[in-house]
Amino acid sequence: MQNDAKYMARALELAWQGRFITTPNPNVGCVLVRDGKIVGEGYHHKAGEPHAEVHALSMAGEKARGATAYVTLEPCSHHGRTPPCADALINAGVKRVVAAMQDPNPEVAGRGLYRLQQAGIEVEHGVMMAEAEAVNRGFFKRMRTGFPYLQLKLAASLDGKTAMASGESQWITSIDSRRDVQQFRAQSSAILSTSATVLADNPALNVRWEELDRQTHDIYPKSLLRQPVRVILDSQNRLTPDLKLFSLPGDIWLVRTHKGDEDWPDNVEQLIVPAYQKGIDLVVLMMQLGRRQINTVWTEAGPTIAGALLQAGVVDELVLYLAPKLLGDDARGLCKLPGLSQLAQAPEFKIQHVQQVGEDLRLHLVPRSE
Ligand code: AOF
Ligand code: ZN
Repeated sequence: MQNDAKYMARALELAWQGRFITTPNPNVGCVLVRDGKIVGEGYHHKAGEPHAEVHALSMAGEKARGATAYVTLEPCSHHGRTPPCADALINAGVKRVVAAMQDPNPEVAGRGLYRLQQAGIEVEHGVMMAEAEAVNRGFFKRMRTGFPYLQLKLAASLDGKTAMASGESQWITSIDSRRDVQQFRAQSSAILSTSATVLADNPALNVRWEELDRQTHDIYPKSLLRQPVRVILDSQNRLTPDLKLFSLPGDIWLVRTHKGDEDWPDNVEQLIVPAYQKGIDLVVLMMQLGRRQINTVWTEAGPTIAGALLQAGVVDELVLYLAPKLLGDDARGLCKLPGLSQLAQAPEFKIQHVQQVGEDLRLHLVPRSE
């Protein structure tokens, strides 16, 4: 109908507001409209808490009767941590439901829409589907494939270098880019790094609420701060409990091929994954992360793991910060790709989005798949 896209756009705007906390659940927004007026709206805040539809219905009260519900994801039909939203919409007397897309969760997968239809509700789906996909890239990928959506963050000079030959590397990009990275960390289910990076830089790899921007603070109060799980590859058991990382709040999964006998604090778990070549089997690791309900992985590490992730085929997106400086031919490169000898074998990407961040550029690229 005429205004479907307008109300769905509002529902999507609401859905995005949940992006810092809903993991492992998806971001979902809902708008209830009666006689051309929004009578209720809401979004899913957190796993275990009410779904978007329930917030919108409780705001609308009696006004939900005869209304149209716009939902960015098919209403659920199952009893999870919360009861089915399809039933809540039926009981409230909603007349029409417009969903942006079906829920790929096998527990739902069309059954929510079917149940609504069976109850005599007019049902449509497919309105602003591409936009709805973008709100939940990680959740959808995990539901469809079992794997999380992996973003690989890279930072380089104009000539694609990341460090001087000496290894000196911190602060190639500007402070604006480093703050920008905080937004991405905060939206991820997990942050992936390696023992090489931890030993070289002793980083915190956490979310620092103060460094998030103002608009984020409005929808993400400090009291709700969530630390993504830090997943650290440590195939040689080189890390020790005294490093800064381990003293900060938040879970850490140390990925190893065999257990070490160090005395780790309670927030640290050793995750045993088979070896592959000289390191960890990254495909098996990703499967395990998927099983542990990790929707999105944000990777911050060096050129060796960047190359290994690309060669394992588990990278969904590169997020590349380019600083307007030159480091020269002796400096170190972005990505180690052993065995690459012909141009025809070079991994290729498609640029999806480019944005200036302070003095730097941020590029989003996806692997070309032919
Ligand atoms: C909706 N509206 O706002 C969300 C939905 O454990 P639960 O009860 O929270 O259920 C989680 C599942 O419900 C999740 O995997 C996804 O399929 C769906 N999420 N559904 O109708 C919402 N967040
Ligand atoms: Zn639901």
